[in-house]
Amino acid sequence: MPVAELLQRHAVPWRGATAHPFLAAVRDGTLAEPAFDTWLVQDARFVADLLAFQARLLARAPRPAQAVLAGGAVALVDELAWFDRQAASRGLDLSAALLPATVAYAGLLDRLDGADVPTALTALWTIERTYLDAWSAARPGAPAYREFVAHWTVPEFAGYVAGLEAAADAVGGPLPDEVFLEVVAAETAFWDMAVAAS
Ligand code: MP5
Repeated sequence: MPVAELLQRHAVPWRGATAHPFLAAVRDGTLAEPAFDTWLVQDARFVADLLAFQARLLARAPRPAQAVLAGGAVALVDELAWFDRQAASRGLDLSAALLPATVAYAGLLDRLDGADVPTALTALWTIERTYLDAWSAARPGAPAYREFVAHWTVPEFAGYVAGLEAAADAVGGPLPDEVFLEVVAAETAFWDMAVAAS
């Protein structure tokens, strides 16, 4: 069963993570700056955790999945530098305290280290597909946030997400519905956290 089937099986929670009020407010420009800045700082920290998770997954993935995971890991290193630049230009402190949703998401990534490779790969695809669909729904974005919308909607990023999907489909295994729903819930909680900060 292809992993994309999960999006249909769980359409309501999927919409919750990808059509969130945070993204609607990014699109129409009504998002309060403190909410956006909170998201940015917490997301930079999440991406650092994601790189560690992805590097460990790369180490245990079968050969056909390694190229897309390795390419993604390099992109994450570049993305962390991009977050550093964004934070500096907005005067944000990336060492600020982690908020509960970020801590909980890091805990989920830790638990995924103990999941089998097909499950962990499907979780990683879910993480990235959420951002592709969520930011795509915010296109083109209010001028203040347009650069961020562009970051997760460029063709290269869509290609990466498609590559993860192909790798997850190739390793096979039963669809990990529970893990999919856990990732989707963590993504929704992440947007909620930012909105609550405004
Ligand atoms: C991603 C992200 C996408 N940056 N933050 C969350 C909470 N979920 C998914 O990952 P990437 O590596 O930034 O494309």
